[in-house]
Amino acid sequence: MKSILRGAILAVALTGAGLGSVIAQKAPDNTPRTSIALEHGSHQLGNRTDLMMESWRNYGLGQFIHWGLYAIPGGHWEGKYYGGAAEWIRSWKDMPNEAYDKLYKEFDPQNFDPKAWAKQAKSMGAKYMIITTKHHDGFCLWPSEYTEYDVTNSPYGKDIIGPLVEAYDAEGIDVYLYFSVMDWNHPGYRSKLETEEDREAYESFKEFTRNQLLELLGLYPTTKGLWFDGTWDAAWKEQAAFADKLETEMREKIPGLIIGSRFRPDDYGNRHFDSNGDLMGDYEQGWERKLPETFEDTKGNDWDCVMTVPENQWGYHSDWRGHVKTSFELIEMLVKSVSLNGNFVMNFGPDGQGSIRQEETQLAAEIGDWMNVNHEAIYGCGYLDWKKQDWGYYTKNRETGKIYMVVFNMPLNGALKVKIPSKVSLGKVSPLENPKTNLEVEEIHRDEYLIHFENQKSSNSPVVIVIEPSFSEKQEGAEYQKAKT
Ligand code: JFZ
Repeated sequence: MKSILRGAILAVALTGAGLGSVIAQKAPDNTPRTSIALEHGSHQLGNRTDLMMESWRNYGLGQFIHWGLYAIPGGHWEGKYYGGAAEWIRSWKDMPNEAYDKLYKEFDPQNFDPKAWAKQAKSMGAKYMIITTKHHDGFCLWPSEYTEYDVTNSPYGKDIIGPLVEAYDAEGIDVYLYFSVMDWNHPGYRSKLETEEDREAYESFKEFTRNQLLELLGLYPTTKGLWFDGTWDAAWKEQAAFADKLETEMREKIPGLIIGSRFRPDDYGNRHFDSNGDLMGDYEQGWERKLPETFEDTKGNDWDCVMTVPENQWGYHSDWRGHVKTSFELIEMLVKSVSLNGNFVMNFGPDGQGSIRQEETQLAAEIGDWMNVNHEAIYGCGYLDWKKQDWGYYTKNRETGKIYMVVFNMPLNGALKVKIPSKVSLGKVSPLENPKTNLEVEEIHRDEYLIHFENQKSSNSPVVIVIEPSFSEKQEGAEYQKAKT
């Protein structure tokens, strides 16, 4: 028995994969799986139910801001165009590291206006904001005691994060701090630990990381959570015990703090989901520039989707090529996220002077106009287990139980065909824009209705219909049914 087990472990080791990762990949969420004893796996099964997490769940819409030294070259170096994500330009062979590492001497964003940013986010309808305190390049937008590579040594010379936190707090928008563990500037950083020297250097880096994180939480105590990144390297994947302890320390510093699944690895180096397939952290952080298709894809976990406006640019790139999204597309992604119990976070990449680009300003205004009328279908809303149909998405308010149909494909004559589950009667049906109006509902087949929506103004703005259903048994033989009000 023992030798069979040893043989199995050996076979796993020979394929180059750790035991944990093999089992995690083979354990689909709801099938029985072998439970592996983990010291640093998931600490909780199921979603958090405390008030802070409930607020997070009810945000619906958020704003991401990627801002740092990369905004200065903006995707170009010496006249050459960089096709990758602008915030990665330092890793481009055509840009010498030394050139990048001197950019902080030019960081002097004279147009930076935190109050204006916060006002814009507010009028777009964002309920939370995530700001890059430090991206992979290692440059800190706050005055850090633990490095010289920060704003205080730039010509700008002052804190960026503090005024931002203050401005967003004042608008009632919760602030989350993005922090890249990977740091291209710190001398102790390693992607792999191969030698004793690597291990020693990495110890200093770990201490530095811990210091910076506790520093941030101390400086900005209204922070609601941390959004981690740059945790995929082999060296970090060995740090289960360190990361677990640090996560506990951070949670002690700000009770209720929200941390996603992109921070710590488990004992076997698995990330996001531990070797038993359980989520590590408060929400799933893997929906990056993509959305789940079905509720099953989310495994019932809390999650957020972070989305770029162009294809893959987070930091400012002066030349957006390829597909650039419309507000219609972004609103559809927002509604789809909410309909699957997630939050949608739209990214902004201000330029080197601190100006928000025209495209983002236009999109924020268009989304804001829509949210102004329709936010009731977003805030506090989530998944409803009714079959999705081609017209759009259902969302449901978690408190009131009101159901919203967000219609992206409204028929030209306004006769919207809707199928609802048996045993549900459509109660009052009205346009969100005009709640006093009752829409005419015509039953055309069993469980199938036409909602007659007459006021269709244009076909390019998603329309919301509110349903207050009753869940009583339907009368047998009722073939034709008017709205019951
Ligand atoms: C990371 C960064 O490298 C990028 O610059 C940006 O900050 C983004 C928000 O995060 O990029 C990733 C990280 C994870 C995945 C893809 C891109 N992922 O899990 O698919």
